[in-house]
Parts: sequence; structure tokens; C-alpha cells
Amino acid sequence: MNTPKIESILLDSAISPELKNIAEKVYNQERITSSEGILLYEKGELGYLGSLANYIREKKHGSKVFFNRNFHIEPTNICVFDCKFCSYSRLLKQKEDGAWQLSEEEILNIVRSYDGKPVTEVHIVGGVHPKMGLHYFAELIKKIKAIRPEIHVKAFTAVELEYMCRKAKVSYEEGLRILKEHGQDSLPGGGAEIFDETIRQQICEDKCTSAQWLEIHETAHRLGMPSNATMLYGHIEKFEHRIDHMNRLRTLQDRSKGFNTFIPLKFRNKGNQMSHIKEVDVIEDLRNYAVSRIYMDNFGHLKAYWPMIGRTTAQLSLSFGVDDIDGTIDDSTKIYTMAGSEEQNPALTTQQLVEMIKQVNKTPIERDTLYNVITDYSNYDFSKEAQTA
Ligand code: V47
Ligand code: SF4
Repeated sequence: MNTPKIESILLDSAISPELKNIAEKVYNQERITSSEGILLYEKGELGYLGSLANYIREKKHGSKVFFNRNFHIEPTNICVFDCKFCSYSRLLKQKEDGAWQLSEEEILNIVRSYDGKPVTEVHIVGGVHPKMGLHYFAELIKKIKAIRPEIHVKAFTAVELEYMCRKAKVSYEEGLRILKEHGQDSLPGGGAEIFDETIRQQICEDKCTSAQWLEIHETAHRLGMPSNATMLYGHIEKFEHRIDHMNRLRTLQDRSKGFNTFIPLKFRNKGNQMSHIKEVDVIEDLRNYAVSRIYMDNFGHLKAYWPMIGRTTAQLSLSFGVDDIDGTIDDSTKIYTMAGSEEQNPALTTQQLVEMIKQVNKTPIERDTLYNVITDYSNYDFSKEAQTA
């Protein structure tokens, strides 16, 4: 899908002066304000937003689309919290009702099952289990690294970390230092949801606060552990709450410079306490990616998580500011499949992912977690390798 060039927006007399003013700022690579961000959500049409976002995307990354060869481990779905949008968690007492808890050996066997496969990252997140604490996880990471020393361990949302540190009676700095010393390399972006306190109160009142989430990420950045940031959108929040959320992240990033990627996550309504809320449509997904790309000027990357939105929307998103579609993934990721995501069996080989990117005339680049280029797949010959991951 092609959006008009930004130059034609600047010359278009049908576009209102206020939107043209924003287009000029984007063209001159100036930061937009929060009220301008809200205006984009309220008044920006899809084509207009796509032009601006695509201009930024091409300035930053040309036609490159990044992906990663990774696998996920979800140690448990037992959780002490009760987020209203969560379709996945179970209470400790719900053992017979779909709760699971992997043993240490089962987790290490998952790692061993990737022996000889060219994965570069393991992503570990799950429910907040009352008995799996900081020291258990630190030792687990050490054992994972003993099996696979070069793998990048991206683990534990700020929600999990807040609970672990509280239970272990250590500061965030001390807790993160322990995990780092045992081999944890970075933090995923989950648990951010929506920072506005009134909305947070209604959708996830009992887990870490917005201030704690931001403090944990800032501390991690100070210790040299980069992280991602998510935003759960398309439920009861309003546009102003999305912009407030992004503003808090943009402000922290100015200080800490430790965020790699911003990941908007579309609310899915199956099997949770917010099932009565209608999901937003694809147009809103694309508009949201575009506004995110325009507003978050100090974030290097914008990710569309394809197992959640599906392959076709992921392809479309590449014309609306997105430059990263996460990775090859195995079917162990249940947090979305249980919430009604497009992909009920989210697995793609590298070849399929590469073809998906080439279909929309972009350049597929395999990256590591820190966006170092591993392979440029522009002219890659797959017939020469046995496909593994
Ligand atoms: O924080 C839970 C979301 C997140 C639903 O850092 C839901 O690379 C939509 O953080 N509808 C966890 N979303 C996952 C996460 C993540 C995912 C991919 C990549 C990275 C990364 C991080 O999942 C939670 C919550 O916002 N979530 N339930 C739902 N019903
Ligand atoms: Fe627990 Fe995370 Fe689900 Fe919230 S979103 S209930 S913290 S597993």
C-alpha cells in the first residue's frame, strides 16, 4: 500500500492549516507537541498520517524491515494480579482450570530444544507467581546461559520485577543488578498498559503503578540494560491517554536513552473481563502506528507484533511507520492466542517472514536484540540452508 509523499501533503490546499503545520514540522524533523498529537488522532486521515509516518520511517531506516530469530518461554500463567483485559492468567487455586507452571527442568529443556538452531534471543515473561522469586529466576537465567552462553536473555516485565524485588526486599537497582550478574541482558516492554492513573485503576488496579514501571525501566537503563515499551490501546482509553502515555515514555527516553522499541498492542477481547468492549478496526490500528511513529521521535524503532494483529495488518503497518515485525516465534506464546489474536498458531519460518516482507517491497533484515544487523535477506538463497527457525 502506497501513501502519498509528504511533499504533496505540504502543497495540498484541501488540508487544514493546523494539519499542514504539523506536516511541515515533521518534514523539518521537529518534535510535535502533545496537543498536536491529539489533533492527529482526532483529525488526521489515514493517508495523511501514513505520509508523515512513512517519511520518518524512510529517513530513519529506508526500506529496511527488521526481524529477530527468537523463542518465547512462559514459565507460568499463575498470577497474583487481576488485570481485567487478561485472558491468560489463573489464580494459584485454579490448577484444574488451565493453569500451568513449568518446572526448572522443563524450562531448560525448551532451551535445549533449540540446540543447533540459529536463534539469538529468548524472551521470558509470564504470570506473577507467588513462589517463583528473584533468586529462583536469577539461578534459572544462569542455567540458561550455561546451556547457551551467547543467547540474549530478554526477560521479565516491570510488573514481574516490581513484585520480585518487593518480595525479596531489595531495591529495584539491587534486584536488577542481581539479574544482570546472572545473565539477564534486557527487559521486554510489557506491563505498561496505559499510564493514566484513572484508566489504570479501572483495567489493572492491583499491579505496579505507572511511576514504578517508569522507575524500573530508568533504573535498568542506568545499569546498562536496554528495554522496550508497550502501550495497550483500543479499550476504554481516549486519545489524550495514548498521548499522555507516549509523552511519559518520550520524556524518559530523552533522559535515559535506553529504550530500543515502542510496541503498541491492540486490545483483544476474547475470554477476559473486558469482553463487552468492541475491538478497534484495522484503520485505527494503522492510524495508531502512524501517530506513534510521528510522536515518538526519539525512539529508534516501532514494532508491530504480528502474532497479535495478523500477517496482513503487519504487512500494511510497514507503510505506516513500522520498521520491525518482531520475529519468528513458536506456538508457546499464549497471552495473545487466549485473548483472540489473529494468529492461533503463531509460527513462521525465516523464509516465510522474509517473503512476507518482500511482498510489500521492503528489505528484510535479520537483527539481534540490539538491532545489530545479522543478515540482509535481499538476495538470500534459501535453497542452500536447511530451514530450522
Ligand atoms: O503487558 C495482555 C498485553 C503484554 C492482552 O518487548 C494484551 O519485545 C492485548 O509485553 N489484548 C505482555 N494485549 C506482552 C509484551 C510483549 C509482547 C511482544 C513483544 C514484547 C517486547 C513485549 O500483553 C501485557 C499486556 O499489555 N496483553 N492481554 C489482551 N487481551
Ligand atoms: Fe498477571 Fe500479566 Fe495477566 Fe496482569 S496481564 S493478570 S500481570 S499475567
